[in-house]
Amino acid sequence: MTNKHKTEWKAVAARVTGVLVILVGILLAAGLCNATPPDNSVPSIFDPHSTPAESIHHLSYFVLTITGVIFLVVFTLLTYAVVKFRRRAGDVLREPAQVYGSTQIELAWTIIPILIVVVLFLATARVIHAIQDAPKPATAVEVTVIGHQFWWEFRYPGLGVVTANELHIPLSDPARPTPTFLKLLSADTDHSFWVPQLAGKTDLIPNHPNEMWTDPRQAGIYLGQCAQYCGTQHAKMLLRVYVDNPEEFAAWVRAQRQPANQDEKEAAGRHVFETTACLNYRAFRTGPDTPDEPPYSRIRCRGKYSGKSAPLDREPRRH
Ligand SMILES: [Cu+2]
Repeated sequence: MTNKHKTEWKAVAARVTGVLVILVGILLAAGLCNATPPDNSVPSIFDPHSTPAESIHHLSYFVLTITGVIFLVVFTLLTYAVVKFRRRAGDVLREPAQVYGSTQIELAWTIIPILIVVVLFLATARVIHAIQDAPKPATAVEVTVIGHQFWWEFRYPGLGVVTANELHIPLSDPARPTPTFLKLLSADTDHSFWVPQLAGKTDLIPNHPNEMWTDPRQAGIYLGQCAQYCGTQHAKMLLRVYVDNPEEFAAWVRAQRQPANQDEKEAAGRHVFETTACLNYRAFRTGPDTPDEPPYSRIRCRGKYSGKSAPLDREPRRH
């Protein structure tokens, strides 16, 4: 082998090694994404905890398998062609033989992709149909979700409860399912409700109600995020979904129905908080919550004040 050939081989080997390193990196990253911690602190579609999320999870593996095989076939053929037919010293610099009108080849590269697309379409349509057309049992909990800039409002019309940013739903026992059906609305612009471990992503569009449902099988806290850029504080539209045992859920509903605490012993601290905190321009109410601002009256019942840490409206602020 001449020195020139050696140099060419080294260059090819270096490129192939580089591509392999990148591929291994991608696979490792995918593996890390897959290894979700047990406390659900990292939302992942690869760790489903409900029927719709499980269906989407299976579909994603199916699609990844097909596209992965396509990638491997194309990458292998490409690498083979690049190495085998690379330019060598002494090559005559003229165009290689051109192939025109091969009916078999043209049929193959037309029909095979069509078949692949049809298979992917049918598999996806089956999952969409199974999720969207699932019957709503009489035991279902109904929640109306309203997206606001920049917080989430949750209304439970059957339970007389309104809350914000933190959604409580019951655990669903497969023997006696108690799924939660969400009606998605928007008060201003497009938002998107996405808690990957509980269901697929669905947009909240003004004047166009959407629906989704979930039947969580494991109690705990599930994290999500508004997945549609909706303005400057979009990133603060975090979601915390508490999946409660039936007893815990009933207790939470009872607590939410109680009037907000008006204990006089807390009046002094309450006054300090109301007059110095960043949300001091709002009155803490004891009556029913109104739809134009997050329900603050039971804020201490919630784990985080995460959805709207700074107001973006026309009301004056004192600092
Ligand atoms: Cu948003």
